[in-house]
Amino acid sequence: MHKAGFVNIIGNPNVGKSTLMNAFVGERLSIITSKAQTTRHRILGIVNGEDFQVVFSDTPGIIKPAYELQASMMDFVKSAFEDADILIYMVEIGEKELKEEAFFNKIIHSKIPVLLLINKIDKSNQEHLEQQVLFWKEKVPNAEIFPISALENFNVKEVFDRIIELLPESPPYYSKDALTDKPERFFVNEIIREKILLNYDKEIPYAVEIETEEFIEDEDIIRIRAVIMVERETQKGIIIGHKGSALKKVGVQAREDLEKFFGKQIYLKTYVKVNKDWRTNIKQLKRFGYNIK
Ligand SMILES: Nc1nc2c(ncn2[C@@H]2O[C@H](COP(=O)(O)OP(=O)(O)O)[C@@H](O)[C@H]2O)c(=O)[nH]1
Ligand SMILES: [Mg+2]
Repeated sequence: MHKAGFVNIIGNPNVGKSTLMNAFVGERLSIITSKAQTTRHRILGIVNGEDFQVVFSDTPGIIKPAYELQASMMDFVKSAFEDADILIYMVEIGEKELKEEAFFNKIIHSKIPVLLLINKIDKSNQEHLEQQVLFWKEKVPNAEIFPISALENFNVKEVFDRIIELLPESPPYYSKDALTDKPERFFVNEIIREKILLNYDKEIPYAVEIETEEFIEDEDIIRIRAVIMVERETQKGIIIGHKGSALKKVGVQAREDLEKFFGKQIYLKTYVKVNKDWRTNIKQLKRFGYNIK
């Protein structure tokens, strides 16, 4: 008998959804920072065993969309409700409830199994945790509750074992050696975007989109050319920095991670381009892989 299914991870921004998916998959498929809206797409991470295939999907944190890009991000979240066999609703210690009532109602009325993970328990104590478990039991009575630490890999294995138990009988959905559904260029874009999130303040990271224009793989080296798109001329100056120092730092950090990810030497060339108002431009968003209706 073979089991397979979709396990979709949803929750507020910054609770640790991407950290958890990476812990399950054992690879850094989803980028992680302490900033909200680090995850923009729906990213699949696939875990294969001899008689099972779990297809995790990491989603952007739930927010009230303020512009087209965010609206598309919330569509990825909506779609995560539609194809799930098991829903993971992640909260963090001390969090009260989901800001978006519509999503919260979907969770408590869900027909499929819901695992409610209380994350970051490494930051808590026994008494507080017990209180939190009681709070969530009452809020989401249909859920099974697991306190975890995605960062320290505590109780993650127990959650995974429960997922395997709950998984429906089914042939695999993807090739059994697949790790994700996204192409290599997607991960290049994401790794560079993570370095932008880490190195610049305020609005800058949210105004940036990356496009890998060239990805040429040779025997022992991958040559990559990527463009960093910003919305304004002033942002371009900030990204590049004094005599190019800021951009250079991003390049060095990204190259290190790319070499780890692809297991090969990387030659990375980046440049910055102004693409006016891409975040609200539907045509541009479609080009970057966001589903816009
Ligand atoms: N202390 C602690 N921090 C965590 C844990 N899981 C994630 N984080 C941190 O929380 C922040 C947001 O994590 P991320 O996975 O990007 O959250 P997402 O926005 O829900 O995908 C990052 O700084 C993580 O390192 C955890 O179990 N314990
Ligand atoms: Mg995330």
